[in-house]
Amino acid sequence: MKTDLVGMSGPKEEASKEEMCGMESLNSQGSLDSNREDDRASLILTLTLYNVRKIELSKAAKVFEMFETQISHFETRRAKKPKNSVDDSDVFVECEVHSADVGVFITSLKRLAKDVKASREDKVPWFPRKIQDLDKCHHLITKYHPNLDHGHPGYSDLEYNKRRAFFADLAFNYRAGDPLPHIEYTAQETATWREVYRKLRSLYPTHACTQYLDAFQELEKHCGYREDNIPQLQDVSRFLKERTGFQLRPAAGLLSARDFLASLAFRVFQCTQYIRHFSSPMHSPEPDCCHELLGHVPMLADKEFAQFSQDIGLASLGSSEEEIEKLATLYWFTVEFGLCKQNGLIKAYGAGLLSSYGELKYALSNKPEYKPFDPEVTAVHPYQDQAFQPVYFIAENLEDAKVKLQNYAMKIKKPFALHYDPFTSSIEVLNTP
Ligand code: HBI
Ligand code: FE
Repeated sequence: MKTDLVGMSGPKEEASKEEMCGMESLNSQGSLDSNREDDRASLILTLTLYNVRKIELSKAAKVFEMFETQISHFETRRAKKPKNSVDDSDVFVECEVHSADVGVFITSLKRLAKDVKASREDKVPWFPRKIQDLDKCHHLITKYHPNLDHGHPGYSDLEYNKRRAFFADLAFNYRAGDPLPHIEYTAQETATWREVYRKLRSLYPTHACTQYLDAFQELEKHCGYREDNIPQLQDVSRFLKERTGFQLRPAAGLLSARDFLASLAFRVFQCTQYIRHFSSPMHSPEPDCCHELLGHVPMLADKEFAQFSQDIGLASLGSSEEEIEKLATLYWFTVEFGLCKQNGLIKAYGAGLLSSYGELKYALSNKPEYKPFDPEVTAVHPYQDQAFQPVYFIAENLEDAKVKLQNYAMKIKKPFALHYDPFTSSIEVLNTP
């Protein structure tokens, strides 16, 4: 999914707290998480704001407030550049912000300023070094959030939005090591699940790869995968841990690519726990438990696929924005929409396909274009998050995809080397800059 932080662009004069920062780090009461370690980064920012007499300065100030910045210097001047209008202003700020927030903070400012320069942009972005650091990796992309996106099937359903706030709270309050929340799903939620499960299951034998089918069978046997039951994350996480060492943690919605990929480095999969709106069982604009449990989970039980996922995650740590974008695109065409060869046939292994009845059929229909998986090509190929993909990439097999990705990752330039220690679930950084 192309990352697009909403909230800052609307024409409204009054923006809510949630809108001001696209819900990054917000819980459903709308307050910022205060449970962070005080690991802070110093920044020197230059912003050019439009039309400062109006609302822009106070909007910018709100962003600084929401991210709990400590400002040591704040200065405004009329913008110098001739192309700017008389009401535009340059703002110089020296401040401190939570290290894990630097990227999202700057993105949020970019939504309201013409030009944002940050002195720290060239440096290595913050990244988690131990599994507990993932408690800080929950920045949401709210483009498809039910109470912000007019096109969302649950947009005007107050009850649904209340339920979503409950799930969001569970995820924001979760800390590494906590037991995964047990959910009593409602009859309506289970009915939605049943409809999705029944339809998709009928396609799997002919459309899914063998790795998927093997794991799916086990999940039906051991983890409560049934038409009339939404599996509990606790059971599924235990199953994955035994298979590949992967574990789940609850996520409140669509996370930023950087945060989402970082967790994969630790073999942690950020998993949404809510279900799509009942009015639209066959489609969800955002990830939900149908997508995670039916799309992602079975594949994460496969050894090669688990390594592939972790390798994308490791490659993302400390990478530049451009590189994250490429890795997210690679992830998109593989983990989400990947196809592979199997006994002379093409089968699906991507979660976006295995959780979408319509697209799973379409992807294997010979209508779309097919290209061989090649990380250099795939990483820069434009993709679609609003319609079926116009092109799918076919891997020779999962092991081949893994090796190709490892070679790609080795070429990413970083001023340090990383080593993952599975005994402590932590990252060792060699030649720290
Ligand atoms: N967040 N919760 C969640 N689930 C995903 O599957 C997901 C995500 N954020 C980003 C993402 N997937 C990818 O499409 C890439 O942007 C990494
Ligand atoms: Fe997904």
